[in-house]
Amino acid sequence: MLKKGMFLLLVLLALSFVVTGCAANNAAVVEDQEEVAVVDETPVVVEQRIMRIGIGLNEDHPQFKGLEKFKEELNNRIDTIDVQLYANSALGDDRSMMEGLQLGTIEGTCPSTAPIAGFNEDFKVFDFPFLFPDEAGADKILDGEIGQELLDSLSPIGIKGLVYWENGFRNLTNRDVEVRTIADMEGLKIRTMENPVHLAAFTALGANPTPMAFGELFTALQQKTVDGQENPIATIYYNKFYEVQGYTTLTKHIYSPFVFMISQKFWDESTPEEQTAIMEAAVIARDYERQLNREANESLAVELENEGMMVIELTPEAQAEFVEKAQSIYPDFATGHIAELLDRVIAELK
Ligand code: TK8
Repeated sequence: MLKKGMFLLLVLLALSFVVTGCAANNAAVVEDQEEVAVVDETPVVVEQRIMRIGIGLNEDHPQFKGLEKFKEELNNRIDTIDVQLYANSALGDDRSMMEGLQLGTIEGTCPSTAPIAGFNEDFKVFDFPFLFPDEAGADKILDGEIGQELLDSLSPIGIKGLVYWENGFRNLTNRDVEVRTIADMEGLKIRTMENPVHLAAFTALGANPTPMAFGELFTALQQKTVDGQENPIATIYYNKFYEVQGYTTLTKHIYSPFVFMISQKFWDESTPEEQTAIMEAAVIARDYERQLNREANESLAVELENEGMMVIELTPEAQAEFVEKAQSIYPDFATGHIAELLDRVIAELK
């Protein structure tokens, strides 16, 4: 009896060492453990840093699937970072999440380039209307020298730009109007992202644009604060805008890249091994996200119709008019360094 009791006590003691060893993780406890045979196989406790990543879109969108891919690929390489994902603006909107990266209150996010222009003007260049001819052209610029220069330019303001993912070509939706020509745009109240190029483009198209955070958009459409909005097909579908919008016009007026970014502080505190793993995982996730996103933007227009929306293709004449009106704003924004960047983009796209 006594022996059994002693044994139990020893086991309990040993267990408590394991527990305190895990929690405190200090050398003194580890020394104690060496005297107790039972705890020879104490699991190695890896100290994990938490990487909270937030986005405005929901879990169904390819962007979230891309983040899940990132997490998986990162954990295949290292076990020292615990990635935690937050969808639906749970950590804030694009702008406040970027501020969170600067302050170190969150670690990662993946905004469109449009709101990034509020932090670094140069980012306006990617949001010029009808600039990129197709996805391949966008990849070429974004994954090339110009794209890298702009990512690097975020470091001094506390943000490590990793790589570009894809939001995609934006299309117009609205509640009541069958938009087929410029004339149909007259006076439409359109929510845009918070970016002066977008606002100017929609004013030039005859609409009445209002900037607004994405998280407030569905309610604004529902309550008719605005008549319409513009986003790629995948977002229109996965965010169920068809419940509050009657018409999608395939304007493809601006190509929106996403920038997958983390706080510079988190990056600087990472070991070289961790940094390599983060970059590798971000690139694999980029390719995965772009592929899913392109499939979604391609296939979901039909689903919008199935949900009761009318999806309108512009005639070449109407399209030309959209291009001409929207591009009339180029001189106003192509100034200084942005003009240089724009020239380089256009030259490389040729
Ligand atoms: C989501 C946004 C969204 C963007 C917008 O946070 O705001 O319309 O297209 O996808 O980044």
